[in-house]
Amino acid sequence: MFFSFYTQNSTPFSLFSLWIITLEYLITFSLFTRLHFSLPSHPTSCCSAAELMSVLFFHTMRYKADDPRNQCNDRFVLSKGHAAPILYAVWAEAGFLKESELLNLRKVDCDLEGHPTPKLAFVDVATGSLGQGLGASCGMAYTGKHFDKSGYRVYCMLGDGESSEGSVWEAMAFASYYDLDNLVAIIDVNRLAQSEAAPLKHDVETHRKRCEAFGWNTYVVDGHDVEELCKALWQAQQVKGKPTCIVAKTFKGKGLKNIEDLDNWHGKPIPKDRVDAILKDLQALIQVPNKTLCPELPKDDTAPADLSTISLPSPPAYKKGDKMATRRAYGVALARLGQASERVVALDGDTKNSTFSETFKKAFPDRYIECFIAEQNMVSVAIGCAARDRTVAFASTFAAFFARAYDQIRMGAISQSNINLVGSHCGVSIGEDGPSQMALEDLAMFRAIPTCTVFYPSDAVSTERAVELSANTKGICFIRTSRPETAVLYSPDEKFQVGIAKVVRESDSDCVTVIGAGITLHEALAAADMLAKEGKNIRVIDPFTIKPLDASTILASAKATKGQIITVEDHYKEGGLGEAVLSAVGQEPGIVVTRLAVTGIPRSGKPQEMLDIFGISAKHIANAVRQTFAN
Ligand SMILES: Cc1ncc(C[n+]2csc(CCOP(=O)(O)OP(=O)(O)O)c2C)c(N)n1
Ligand SMILES: *[C@@H]1O[C@H](CO)[C@@H](O)[C@H](O)[C@H]1NC(C)=O
Ligand SMILES: *[C@@H]1O[C@H](CO)[C@@H](O)[C@H](O)[C@H]1NC(C)=O
Repeated sequence: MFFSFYTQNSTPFSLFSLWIITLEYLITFSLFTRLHFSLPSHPTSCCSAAELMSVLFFHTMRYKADDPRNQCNDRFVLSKGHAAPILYAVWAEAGFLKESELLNLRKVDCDLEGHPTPKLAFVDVATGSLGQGLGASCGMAYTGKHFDKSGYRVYCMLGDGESSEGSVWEAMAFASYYDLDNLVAIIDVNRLAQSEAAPLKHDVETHRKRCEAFGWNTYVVDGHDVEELCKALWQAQQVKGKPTCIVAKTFKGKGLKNIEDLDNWHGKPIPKDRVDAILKDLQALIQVPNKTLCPELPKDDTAPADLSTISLPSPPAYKKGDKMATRRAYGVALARLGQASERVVALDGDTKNSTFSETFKKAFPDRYIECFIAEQNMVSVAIGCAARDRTVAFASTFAAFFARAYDQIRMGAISQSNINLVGSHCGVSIGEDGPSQMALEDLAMFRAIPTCTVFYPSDAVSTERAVELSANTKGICFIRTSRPETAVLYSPDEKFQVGIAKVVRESDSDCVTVIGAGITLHEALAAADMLAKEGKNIRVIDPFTIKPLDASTILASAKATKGQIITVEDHYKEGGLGEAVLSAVGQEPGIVVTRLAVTGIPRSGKPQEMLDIFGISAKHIANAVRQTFAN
C-alpha cells in the first residue's frame, strides 16, 4: 500500500513511519534469508540477491502464498537457477514451505533440489541451464497480456555471467518487440561468475546501454539498497509499452566476511569452522524482531484453464488418393483445432509459409506469435505460454532447426511442459535446398527426450489426428512433417491412437514386413506394387508414432513374414526408425532387421533423385526384399 505514495522520480512523502518499518522488516528478512545460506549449494550466488528477493516477494509481487500456482498470481522465474536456496527461503518466509524442510535441501527424498523444478508448486519452469528463464518469462508475459488479458506480471532474475548467453538476447529482442510492459528482468550484477569474473565485471553502464539498445526501460540500482529496489520496481509497474530491466549492482557473497566479492567461492559451502562466526555477524545486524511478512494478494481477473479434451470439430475432409503434403495438412489441422479451443496457439520462427502454420495465423491472427529467426527463444516462449496450462502451444519450424534449441527442449521435459513442436522439411526428400535444410537427426533427438511422444504421420488424415492427439497428450510432442505431396491413405473415419501402428498392405502370403513412415511409406507401397507383379507379396506398416512404437503389431507381422523386417527411413541410421524397431524386437529370437537409411552428407537435387541416391526409394526397397530371398 505504501508504494502508492510514490510518484515518478520522487521518494515517499507520507506514512513515512509505516514505510520505514516495512523497510526494516524487508532488510531484516534479507538478513534472515542470508542465514539459510550456510546450507551447501551456491551460498554466494544467493547472498547477492537477498535484498532483491525480499523486495520482490514481500513488497512488489502480488500472489497467494498458499496457492503458488494460482492463475492470477504474478510469476517469478529464477533464471539463475543455481541460486535455488534463496527461492526456497522466500517461500518458507511466505509460509508455503516449512522452515525445517529447508534443511533437507538437495536430499534424495526432498523436492528442494539443487536447481528448481516444477515438482515444486511455486516453480513453473525448470531452470539451471543458464540463459533460458527470460525466454520462458517472455512466453508467460505474452500470454498474460495478449491471451489471458490479465493483470498478472512476470519477474525474471538473471545472473550477469548468464547474460553472455545469446538466448538471453533473443528474449530481450522479443520482449521489446511485443511491448511486454508486464515483464521485468532483474540482472544481479555481482561481478563474479563461476571460474572467473563475468566479462563486464561491475560495469553497470554497459549493461544499461545494452538493455536500452534492445528497447528496454532500464534502471541501474544498488542491489543491496532496499529502498532503491522498492522504488525501481514500483516505477517499472508504471511504465507502459516497454519491458523493464533492473541492472542491480551487487556483491557476490554479500554479508559473508572474507568471502564477499572474492574469487573462488562459487558453488562452495561455507566451511564448517566459519559458519558460527558468519551467522553471528549477520544476526548482529538484525535490528527489529522477526515478523511474518505478507505479500499482497493478486486481482482475481484470470479464469482457471479449461482442461477438457480438445477435439477436431469434424472428421478430416480428405478423400483417399487426394494428394497433399503432410506439412500443408498440419496447417489445416491446427486451424481446425483452433476452432475447437481458444487455448490453441501457434508460434513459428519466420517459416510460416513453409511449415504452413500460416494457415492457422490466417484463421486466428490473435493467437499466432511470430518469433522471428530465434528458434531457441521460440521454444522457451512456447514453454512459457504453456505454463500453468494457460495455452496449448504448437511451435513450428524446419525440423532441422530444432537442433539448435535442443537444450531448451531438454529443459522443457524437466519443466514437465506439454508443448507441441512441429518440424517440417525432414530428410533428403526436400530436394533442391540441400543438406543444411534437411532434418536427418531429429528422430534420434526427440526419441531421446524422456517425456516425448514422436508422431510421424504419412498422410493428411493421420496428420490431422496427430495434431489432435498431440494437443491432448502430456509431455513434449514432436510431429515430423514432410515437404513432398503424397497420397491420402486413410478414410476420414479411421481411428488413430498413440502407440498404435497401421498395417496398410497385407495378404496371406507376405514374405517380408516393410516399415516406412512419411515419404518412405509411400515408397514402400510403390515397391509392394512392383513386387506384386513378380508374385511377391509384402506387408507394409505405418508406425504412426515412432515413440512409443507399436512393438506388438511389428512383432506379429514379423512372425507372419518369416521373421523378416525391412525398415526404410528418410533419416540417418543412428537413432531413427530402424533403431527404434531394432530395440522393439531385440529380445525376440529369429527376427532379422534390414535397415535402409540415409548415410553421409546429402546434396541438392530433385527429391526422387535424392531418394534413389541415398538408397531409400521404391527401387531400393524392392531390391532389399529380393535380397531376403537370396539369403
Ligand atoms: C548453460 C550453462 N552453462 C554453464 C553452467 C554452469 N554454471 C552454473 S552457475 C555459473 C556461473 C553463473 O554466473 P552468474 O550468471 O554471474 O551467476 P552468479 O552465481 O554469479 O549470480 C556457471 C558457469 C550452467 N549452469 N548452464
Ligand atoms: C523468530 O521468532 C521466533 C518466535 O517468535 C523464534 O523462535 C525464532 O528463533 C526467531 N528467529 C530468529 C532468526 O530470530
Ligand atoms: C514465403 O513468402 C515469401 C514472401 O511472400 C516468398 O517470397 C517466399 O517464396 C515464400 N516461401 C515459400 C516457401 O512459399
